[in-house]
Amino acid sequence: MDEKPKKSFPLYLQILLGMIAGILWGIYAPEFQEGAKVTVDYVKPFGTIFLRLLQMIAIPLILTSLISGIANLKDFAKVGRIGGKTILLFFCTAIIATFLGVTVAGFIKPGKVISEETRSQMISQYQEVTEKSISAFEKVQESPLSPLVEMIPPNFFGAASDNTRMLQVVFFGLLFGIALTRISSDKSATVVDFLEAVNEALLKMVMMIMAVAPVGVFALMASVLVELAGNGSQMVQLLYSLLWYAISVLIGLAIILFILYPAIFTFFSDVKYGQFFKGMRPAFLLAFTSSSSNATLPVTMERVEHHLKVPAEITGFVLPFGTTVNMDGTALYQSIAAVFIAQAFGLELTFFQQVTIVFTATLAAVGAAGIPGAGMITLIAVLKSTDIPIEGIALILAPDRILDMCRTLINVAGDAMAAVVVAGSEKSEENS
Ligand code: DAS
Repeated sequence: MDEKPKKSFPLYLQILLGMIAGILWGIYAPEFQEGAKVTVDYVKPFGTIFLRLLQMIAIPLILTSLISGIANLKDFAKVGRIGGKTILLFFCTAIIATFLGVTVAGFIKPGKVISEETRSQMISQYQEVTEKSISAFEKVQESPLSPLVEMIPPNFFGAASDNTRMLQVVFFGLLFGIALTRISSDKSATVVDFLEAVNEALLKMVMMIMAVAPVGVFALMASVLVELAGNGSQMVQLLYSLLWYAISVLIGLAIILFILYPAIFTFFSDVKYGQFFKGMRPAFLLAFTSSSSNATLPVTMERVEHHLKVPAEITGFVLPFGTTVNMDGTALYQSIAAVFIAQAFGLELTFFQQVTIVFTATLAAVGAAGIPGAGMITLIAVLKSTDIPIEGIALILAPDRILDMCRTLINVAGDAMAAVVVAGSEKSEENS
């Protein structure tokens, strides 16, 4: 009698258990002598190893997916059509996210509860980190068109060796894929077949790496919580005064995930949102624990392609592009943070300043890299554009890592949503 295939324990449940174990460890370990030190010295490295395993394959996966994906479209007009739909969807959801952020922050007014004394205490307490963030920002932001210049790699191998320059790799992959559609098909077929084989092997590697995801996620959660607890009572006091700020961001992110995206599925896709959410669970949990869209990308691609059945040529184009430029969670967070800081400094924002925040937060999110804390650096561009004191980022540093986890989940959800909606649109066009 054929043996029934053994039903393996669902991956997302394995990751969830790892996460819960990590949270419990992170809460109770500091209560034991040396608990925090043991966690940082012997647990945290396993989280770093897990992230590095995923980052190790992110760039080659992007390149092989993007180039073979575009080359397989063959039809240059189709590349333009899919690109147009993708960019339109990215822009619309980002603008809605920033407009939502300004509205939520304007309604809840989280900055009004910050006393002048608390404000100056936080600014002095986080002065060093603030200065580091501002200098990191100024290194890149030489001119308003820096993001455009930064998109083009002066050296492909230099870009491919640095996970924070993923947009430059995407730029090269886009051009190379388009170039492949313009050479003789027998020659390009050789290259595309090779890239597809490499891409398939890399997706297999994703599944091999995900076998250790519960351990990696456990170590990530445990070390993040132990390091957060390391700030002790001042963290609790700060978090209380920033409670309404954190609540505003979480409300905004929840509206995007549970209202905006389901609405887009309802009107523009025949995929049920519940089916989408179910298929993406492992990627969402990984995005939350890693705070890195880049590190999550290999899992996002595997889930969208193999579980949501999006064709490789669309997954390979939309997801790498989206991971680098489409960050709805970050866009919302930046608009709320800007309004919050203005309120904390007692500034009344004019209508024009609020409109400026909506647009600059949308553009700044494009420039944020898919790594932990990137959104806070690009927030400086938003503050500068509306004359909000940039030392105000000190006010939002305390809860930033936890909020980064949440906004990264939304960023990944937005990329996957775009791939599914664009694929559905292309499918209905081909059918008609
Ligand atoms: N952590 C970033 C990401 O990976 C988002 C952010 O910092 O805002 O998407």
